[in-house]
Amino acid sequence: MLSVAVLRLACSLVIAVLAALGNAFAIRGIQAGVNAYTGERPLRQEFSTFKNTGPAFDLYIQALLRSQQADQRQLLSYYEVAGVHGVPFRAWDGVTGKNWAAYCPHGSVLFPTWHRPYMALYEQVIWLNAQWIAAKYPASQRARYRAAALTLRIPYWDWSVNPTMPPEVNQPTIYIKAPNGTISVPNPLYTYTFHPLPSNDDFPPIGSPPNGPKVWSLRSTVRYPDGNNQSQPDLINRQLQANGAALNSMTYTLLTQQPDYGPFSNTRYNDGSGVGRYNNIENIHNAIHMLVGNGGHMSNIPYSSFDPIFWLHHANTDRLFALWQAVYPQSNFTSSQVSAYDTLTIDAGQAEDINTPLAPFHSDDSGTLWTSATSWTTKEFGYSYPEINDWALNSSQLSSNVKTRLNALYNPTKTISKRSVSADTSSSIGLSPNAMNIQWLAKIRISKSDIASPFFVHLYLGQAPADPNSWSFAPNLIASHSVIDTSMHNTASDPAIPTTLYGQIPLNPALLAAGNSNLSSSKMVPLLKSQLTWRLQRTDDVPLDVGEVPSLKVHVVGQQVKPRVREDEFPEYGKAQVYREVTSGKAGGLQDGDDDLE
Ligand SMILES: *[C@@H]1O[C@H](CO)[C@@H](O)[C@H](O)[C@H]1NC(C)=O
Ligand SMILES: *[C@@H]1O[C@H](CO)[C@@H](O)[C@H](O)[C@H]1NC(C)=O
Ligand SMILES: *[C@@H]1O[C@H](CO)[C@@H](O)[C@H](O)[C@H]1NC(C)=O
Ligand SMILES: *[C@@H]1O[C@H](CO)[C@@H](O)[C@H](O)[C@H]1NC(C)=O
Ligand SMILES: *[C@@H]1O[C@H](CO)[C@@H](O)[C@H](O)[C@H]1NC(C)=O
Ligand SMILES: [Cu+2]
Repeated sequence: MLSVAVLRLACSLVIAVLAALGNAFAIRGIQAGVNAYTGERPLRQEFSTFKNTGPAFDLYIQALLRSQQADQRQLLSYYEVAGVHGVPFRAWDGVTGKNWAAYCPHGSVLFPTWHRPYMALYEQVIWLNAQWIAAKYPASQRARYRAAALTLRIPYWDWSVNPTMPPEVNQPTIYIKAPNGTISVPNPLYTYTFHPLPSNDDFPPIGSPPNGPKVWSLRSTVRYPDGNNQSQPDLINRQLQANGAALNSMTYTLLTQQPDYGPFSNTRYNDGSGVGRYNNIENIHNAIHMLVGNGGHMSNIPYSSFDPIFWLHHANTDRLFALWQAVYPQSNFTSSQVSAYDTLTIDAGQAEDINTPLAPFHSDDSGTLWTSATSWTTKEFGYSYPEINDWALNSSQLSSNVKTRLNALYNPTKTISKRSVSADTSSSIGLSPNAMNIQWLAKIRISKSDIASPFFVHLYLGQAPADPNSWSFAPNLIASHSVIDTSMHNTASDPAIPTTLYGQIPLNPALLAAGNSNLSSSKMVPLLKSQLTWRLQRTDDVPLDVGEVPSLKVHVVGQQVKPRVREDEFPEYGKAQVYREVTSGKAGGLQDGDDDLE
């Protein structure tokens, strides 16, 4: 124990001295591989494409493995880089703070922008390792591997289109072409194994639900662990697929309906008008943490970044942010909002704006920190995504190009992604959940004071099955809303801090899949009134009684939508009407006197 403490002290002294000497680690993204004439940048690719890239994939696996095998005390080891997000609650790269808390901001306008230099740091670490590995290939292959290493960028997992984990993340070993031939290596996407398991100083016991494993005591990261602490990928995939159509619809709705940064950015945004706070990028992202983690590391936010799937998930979250920026070229970080939580450097209740430092990410070696203003574009970090060729187009061309791509990806004509529907009530656009002329939504509010540990609100058409073990993928599940109150943060009782968490679940996919092709209110209101039900369940599968979450309020709105006519346009969203009768009087529904709905 003593020697570990001494080493850690020595280590932080070295870091502090380095920082004082102007040797902070500069996160620059990667400029190698950027075309100097056209400005074209290498792409982060979707995992299912990336895995077929040959040398790039070989290098990525080996680079990730090498970073994971690095001494956990090294600044750029996987352990330290993952540790920037949540635990350990201590300085990284010499950036000290005032609170025993994580650096990562949640429930904050900094949520999208903070994770951008964070992903760039990870990408830089992978890239640096890849250069070293590429140099080891025999002369006959070296040029090819070196070229691939230069343009290497991290992959993302588009869970809105592929609501199944890439199979490669669930196999313990993986074949790659290494410098000495085709070999099988421990798969760095499958798990991270601590070496050693950190002490309680680094890994304090926080966040796991009572009946689940204590994630801080597990040697390797796990996903939806069973009673033997083993991951259950098949169950995760069933829950992801059961939520696939809703994830797809939420993503499309967010990108097409929300031009303002504040309500787009996080779960706690509240401008007082009540508009746009239910569906936001942080909420959609929370769903993946919960469905994949489900009691393992990913659903325990302070521990989530140690699971290697975190980086595939957050690269996609960053991509959704980049797509949104491309669609709305006039957008900017206009909002100021108080932080809902303490972070290591920011107190709960403190105002955050475009110039708030994104600690601990340095943009140069003399200690300048990135801000939301300086990290606004992907160009700054030397990468892009397949849908975004901003070097070739002006901003209005790009916007219309990206709209076309988003329509094709997330709201194609005449499809329904949950289960197939035979009825073809062909309108001009077709039977797509996002292209009907009315959108039905369940909106959910919960006070953070009710949240002892993360849980799901499962919505059903009809009754949930008797066995709670099948609640999360029942055939009549509409979708599950994920409720995470990041328990790593101490929340001050500042009255300026919004205390309500919001959520929004699209009902159209389930209504269409159940055979309803006419979604008019005269048909849907009585149907939902008799059939819409909900159940609450913790990530250790234990059901919660609605009475244990007294602030829960579910209500239903129908929103008029004018389907798009052209492929480079979005639907026009009209007024949303609240149908109080759908949930009024139900436990967890609306009660007399509830207002402020939208
Ligand atoms: C190839 O290299 C890896 C990593 O250095 C090593 O573990 C493995 O034993 C080598 N395989 C052969 C066939 O030499
Ligand atoms: C699972 O992990 C917990 C620690 O959270 C440990 O107490 C328990 O013994 C483990 N169970 C098995 C079967 O290894
Ligand atoms: C966003 O606003 C800031 C000032 O608040 C300005 O400096 C910056 O150039 C703007 N960015 C964009 C992309 O318009
Ligand atoms: C973008 O380019 C198009 C086609 O050349 C042109 O019509 C349009 O005016 C340009 N828009 C802007 C904002 O420069
Ligand atoms: C849907 O149902 C409503 C009410 O029954 C009816 O007025 C309307 O014509 C129907 N629409 C279609 C397209 O069948
Ligand atoms: Cu996250």
